[in-house]
Amino acid sequence: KKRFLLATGSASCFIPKMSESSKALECEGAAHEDGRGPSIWDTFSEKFPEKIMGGNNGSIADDSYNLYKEDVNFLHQIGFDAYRFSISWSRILPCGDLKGGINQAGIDYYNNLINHLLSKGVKPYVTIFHWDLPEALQHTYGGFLGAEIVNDFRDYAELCFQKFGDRVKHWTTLNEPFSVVHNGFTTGQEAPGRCSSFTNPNCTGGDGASEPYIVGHTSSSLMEPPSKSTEKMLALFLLCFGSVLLCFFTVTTLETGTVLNCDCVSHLLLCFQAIQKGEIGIALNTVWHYPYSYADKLAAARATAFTFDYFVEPIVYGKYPTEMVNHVKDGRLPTFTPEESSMLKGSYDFIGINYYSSSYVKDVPCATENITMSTDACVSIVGERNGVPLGPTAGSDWLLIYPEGIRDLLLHVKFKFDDPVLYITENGVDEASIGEIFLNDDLRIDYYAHHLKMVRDAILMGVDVKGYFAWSLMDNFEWAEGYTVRFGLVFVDFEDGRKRYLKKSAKWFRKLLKGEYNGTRQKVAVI
Ligand code: GBH
Repeated sequence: KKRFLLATGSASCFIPKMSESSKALECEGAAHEDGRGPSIWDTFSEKFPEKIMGGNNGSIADDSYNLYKEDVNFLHQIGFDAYRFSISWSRILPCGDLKGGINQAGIDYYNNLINHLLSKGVKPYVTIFHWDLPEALQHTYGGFLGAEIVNDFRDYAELCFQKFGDRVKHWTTLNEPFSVVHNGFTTGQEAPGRCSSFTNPNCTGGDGASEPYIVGHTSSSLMEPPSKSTEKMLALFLLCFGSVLLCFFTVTTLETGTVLNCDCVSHLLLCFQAIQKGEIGIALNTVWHYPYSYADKLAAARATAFTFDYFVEPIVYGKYPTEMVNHVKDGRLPTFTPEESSMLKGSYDFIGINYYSSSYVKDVPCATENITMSTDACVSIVGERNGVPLGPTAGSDWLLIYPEGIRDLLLHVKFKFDDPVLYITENGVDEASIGEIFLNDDLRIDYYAHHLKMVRDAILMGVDVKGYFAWSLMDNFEWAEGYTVRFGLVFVDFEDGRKRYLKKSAKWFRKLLKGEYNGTRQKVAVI
């Protein structure tokens, strides 16, 4: 196996692609510049300013739309060799679909960013969808609640491959479908803010009980199965929230370069992938769940089934986790047809893992009324045992620091899901914004050192981790937390022209990547 213990003298850096992440809404800003259409996050922050700390929005964010060259220079300066960012769907398709036209200024922006990255030796890892759905699609058919999303998403993805795939070889379809299902459609804390009125009196729509499962499944229009005679048959997986394969494609005699036989509705997409030879996957998140006591072991497994396995099991084994099937028996959990199931199986080149935090899980009796997706697992998630927290809390209340969790999650994926190729697509920690420039982020250095060590341990135990992306290059618009917390290695002064400053952690990474800690192995515990 291609592995990344790159031996350098006495020690080795185990990170093949030390990299940084960001995504459109959180960084790009320029929400209204150059023909970009509104996304559901623009309308959400207008409609529910009270749901975003500080009543803020991402309309300027880091202003990376204008300042991207500075960002790339930071990446280069620190020594990262890859950058994960997302494309803003409504920047290139302002109405979400092809009928509404392509915004050339948006295409130009991503071309410039990609070209600039490549000129500095930084590989682009592009996420097609990181939550900022075009408002037009939410408005017209309910976004991920509508079957139409399948075609629109396919057209959008196809456009991305067509415009950027000659240079972008690493694609992620969706970022954290679970976050959308949970925060967007169960608790309503994030866009589009749908939930059940009994959990949140301010909900303006939704039920928190059936909708989340529909969003998780989003049905597909099935295409003709590929012919048996094709030499190589690849199932392409534009996964709509991890559930549904949008399109089959067949590629004949690819190697000899003769016929590309792409015979489903939007076959071009598949042809692009086949020709461009990229890799594609999905980024999934969960906290890692530890049983509160021995009696809670099954509950902990169930909690993971409802957050994470929910999206992995369909693409690895073509079905939903047994725990979900057993606990959602009233018809709300959709099923896969045999065709969907066989298309889904194996429809990924890699699985991306976003890990931040861990929790304890207690088994609790299942709710009999006020059912939502959150009650279906019949668990209670807690951060402490006998008054002792699992780990220190970071800037966000939800982030308990527990490095072993990343190792345990990686081992879970390896052993339960057929040893897939993995990337850590996000891992990082935040501090509360204290209103002044704060660069001495020792907490972050400690966090990275310990988590990287755990990733190394997982690799030594045989987990196939191909790359690691720290979250995040820069402080940015942190969704419902607005600008009140900071995840960056680079400080951004939101009060003063979005000026950027390297934090201590960025300098630590620079040294790490240069191999300067080789002699102090025990101290930083990563190399
Ligand atoms: C990632 O999600 C996102 O992919 C990324 O965009 C984001 O910037 C990063 O985390 C840091 O937050 O308030 O208790 O309901 C990680 C999963 C989902 C964790 C939403 C925080 C809100 C918790 N996140 N969740 S709570």
